[in-house]
Parts: sequence; C-alpha cells; structure tokens
Amino acid sequence: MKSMQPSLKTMCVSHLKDVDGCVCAAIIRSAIKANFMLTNYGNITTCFSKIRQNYDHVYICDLGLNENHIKSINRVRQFAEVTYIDHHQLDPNLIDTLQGLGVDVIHDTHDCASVLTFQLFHKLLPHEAGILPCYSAISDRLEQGPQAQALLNQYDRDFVLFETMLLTYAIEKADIIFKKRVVNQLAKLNYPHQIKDVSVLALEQLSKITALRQDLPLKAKALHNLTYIEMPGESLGSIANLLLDVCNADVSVSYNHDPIKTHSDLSIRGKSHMQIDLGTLTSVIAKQLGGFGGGHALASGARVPSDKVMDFIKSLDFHISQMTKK
Ligand SMILES: [Mn+2]
Repeated sequence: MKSMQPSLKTMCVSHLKDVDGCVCAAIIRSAIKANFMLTNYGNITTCFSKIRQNYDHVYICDLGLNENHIKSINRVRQFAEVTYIDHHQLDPNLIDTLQGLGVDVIHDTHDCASVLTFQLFHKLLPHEAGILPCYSAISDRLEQGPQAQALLNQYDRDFVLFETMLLTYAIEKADIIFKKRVVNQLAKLNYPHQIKDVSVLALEQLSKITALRQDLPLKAKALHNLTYIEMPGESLGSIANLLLDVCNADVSVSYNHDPIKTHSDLSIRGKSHMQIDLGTLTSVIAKQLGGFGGGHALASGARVPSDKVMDFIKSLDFHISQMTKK
C-alpha cells in the first residue's frame, strides 16, 4: 500500500460519536501522520464532499455505510485509494459494490474498528500503541473479540479499565473541538488521564449520569417489549444504555429531533440475553419509513423523518414480540 509512508495526503474519515471512532483516527494519525475528519451519520456525505484531489488515500473507519454513500465514494475513488475499515453489520451487496469500485474493504463484526485498524498499522507503531485499540474494545463492549482479547491480555486490567472509562465519559461530554484535541493527543500516545481536561470532563459526565439515573425512570415510557424516551441534547447511545439499567428494560430507544423537526435520530440498545438482531431490524424498519439505520445485534442507530419516530418505535416493539414469542 503506497500510503503506508508518512503522508499528509492521507485522510481518515472516522466516527465522531465514541471512543472507537476517535481511536481509529488516532491510530492512523500516529502511524502515518494522516489528517482526519470526525463525522456523525448525518454528515458523512458533507464530509466526503470536502475531500479534494490533494488526497491520494482515504481511510473510512467505524462508520456503517449504506447505498446512499456510494456516489460520494465513487467520486473520491476517481483520484484516491479508499480503504474502508468497519465492524457494523453491512449489506453484503454493499460490500460487493464497494469492492467493485476498487475499495479495499476490511470488515469483521467480531472486533471493534480500532482493533481492525490497529492490525493494519501495528508494524508502523511502537509497542505501547497497542493500548489504543484496548480502549475501544472495552468502550464498544467487544473485549471478547478474537483480536481484542490478545491485545487486552498485554495490559494491566485496572490501568486499562480506568483509562478507558475516563476517555469514554469525557468523549460523551466533549464537543468536536475537544475530540479533535483528544485524537491528536492519543496519536502522541498520551494516556487519557494525561490529556488536559479529560478527567474534569469525565467527572462532569459522571455527575450528569447520576442525575439522569434518578430522572429517566420518571420520564421514560414503555411498550410491551421496550422502553423509550425523547432526550434532546444528550448522547443518545449513553441514554439508551442507561435506560436498560435504570428502567430494567430488555430493549431501549432514545431519540431526539433536529431543530426544525425534519428528521430524528434514534439509538437502540438491547440486553445481552435478548436473541435479536437490532442492527438488521433497525435497518429494515428505518428503510420502510423513509430513513436509514443499522448497527450491531445489541446496539444500533437510525435516522427517520420526525413524524415517523413513533411508527419506528411501535414497529420495533411489534417485531420484537414476533421474534421472542414462545
Ligand atoms: Mn465501533
């Protein structure tokens, strides 16, 4: 691969939301000095449109792509190599299409995207960089991943857990400017607790979560199989995780609307005993309602038109009834 050399002509587009996305960017930056952009699902296309011909290799990390992104990727492919590293459940047709465009697809749902990214770049990185994908494996709840286990075994458990939790909580609270700084500092192999304001932010987030633990059970609503809540201005994934805990729900949904209520974002989480595939369900239901979505078996996300949010929630509840019926 030609861009394995240090290169300012390499761009990494990675997921803004969580530790996994930020760490993917940090690994690639650390290994080859790549530039990076962080994006959420709503802004992927805008993000791709900023990639001009001054780049010759683009890495896309921790972003579950769908057919809506093909056109942008095809444009970028006209002048750059594209490597797509991801662990979300993907439509096999999409993988075929991407490969048909000459995209190098590294896809495995058993390990987080940072672990996959680290495997690709580890020869260019010092041994200590191996802790970076460990943060993501824990934060993405994929410690049991085949490659993650081997990496995690190298480190003292308490140290890596504590650093991971500082990073996870800080990133939940952080804005994009702070996250970019975190990526740059992680790329220099600073530990999360050494990065300015990470511990402050993590503790602020912990206080906020403590308040939410009291608040959520009073405000959440329930259908037969799931608990849901509207939560403006919060990290939807953390709210959905918290709902499973404080409302003792098997499946949870948190959502919010954009300011003019054109579309709404949803995060869906399930408890580990649930024999369901939320990623696929989310993708199918969101598509039926004119939106898009996907993810993992027990953690997924979607964007649907705002007037379809309750349809999505009811349809999800119905499908879970069908699938878990004895
Ligand atoms: Mn991930």
